[in-house]
Amino acid sequence: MKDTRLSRPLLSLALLLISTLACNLPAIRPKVDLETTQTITALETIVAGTMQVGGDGQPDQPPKSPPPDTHVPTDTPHPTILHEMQPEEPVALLSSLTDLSSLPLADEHRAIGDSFILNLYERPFTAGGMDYLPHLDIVYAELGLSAPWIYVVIYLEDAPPDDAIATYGVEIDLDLDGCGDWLIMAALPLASEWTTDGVRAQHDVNDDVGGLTPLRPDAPNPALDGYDERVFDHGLGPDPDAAWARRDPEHLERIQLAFKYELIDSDAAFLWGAWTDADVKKPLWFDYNDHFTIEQAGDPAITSEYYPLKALAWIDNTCRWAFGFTPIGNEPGLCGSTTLPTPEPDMGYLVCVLRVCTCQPACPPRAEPCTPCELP
Ligand SMILES: [Ca+2]
Ligand SMILES: [Ca+2]
Ligand SMILES: [Ca+2]
Ligand SMILES: [Ca+2]
Repeated sequence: MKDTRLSRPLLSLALLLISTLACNLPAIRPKVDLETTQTITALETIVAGTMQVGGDGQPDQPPKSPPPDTHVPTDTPHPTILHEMQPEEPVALLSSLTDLSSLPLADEHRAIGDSFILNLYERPFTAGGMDYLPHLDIVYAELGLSAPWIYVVIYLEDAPPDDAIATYGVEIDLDLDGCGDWLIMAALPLASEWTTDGVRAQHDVNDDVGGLTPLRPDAPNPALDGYDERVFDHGLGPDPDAAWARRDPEHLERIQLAFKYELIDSDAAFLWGAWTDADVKKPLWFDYNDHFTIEQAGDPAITSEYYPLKALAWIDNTCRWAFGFTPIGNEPGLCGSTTLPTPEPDMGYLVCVLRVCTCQPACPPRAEPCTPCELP
């Protein structure tokens, strides 16, 4: 047992080094298998199920949009775009992932499952007041290919209000190195018809998203430029039909995106995750945990010394899941991946819900890194 405990930090360090080097090395691709669907572990479901809704279960009505600032997109006039083709009904959504809902803890103005150090955010709240924003809270997302389109559907806890200002989108890591390569985001308002208005596709040309250590915090470095190339902007770009978005006409709490498969070079296997972002909206600052320190960003965990949320609020994202291959489990940012070895029979991981901590046999994916403990 002693040897295994000692090996954990060494293994974590090794994985960190591999992850760091990975941005500059050719990716090793697992075997291709298009049948990829993911469901978060049963333990996380149990943990989520144990959460209780406080008070009357109805959060106070927060503002629908962040305070006016320079980040809010403006309606700049642009030329009429002539389209040749547009997406249809999203189909073949074979890759899917789940994300925590913050609704059960909304009345307590706090969240669990947020991990600044993993670039995994659960922050659908206002800064300071921690008022819950259900239209920014991702609970599920799915992605699929129906050539020529890649479709993405983001399920929210509630439909965006008509006056909300928010963006919704997908981040794609083509070479499975943890550094995102594409960020495709769509801004409200979105009608129930497909539009390219408000849709942007951004590419990281010089491969510096994530800085020295992808997904993990690095010291802020002004030389990094994140997603530095805007390939598609409101219908402007080499292909005016490259990226679209709409609200699901049947389900207003679902945002649908569609973009040309060839936009991402028809890559056969990649990792993807979903985003909502209603305030920061700075692709040049990705990963956000490289741009902000946790002191600046704040923390939605009420027990954290950095609570409440500050500069990094009005935001949610998901872990990543595979398209086009079966993940082996150690892909960076993967849902359910763990940086810890399987515990010994009498060892488990500390899981805390509503400030009550118990020793469980497994570390919930959204709780990583978990503290080892002795099972009762
Ligand atoms: Ca969420
Ligand atoms: Ca990458
Ligand atoms: Ca980083
Ligand atoms: Ca860059």
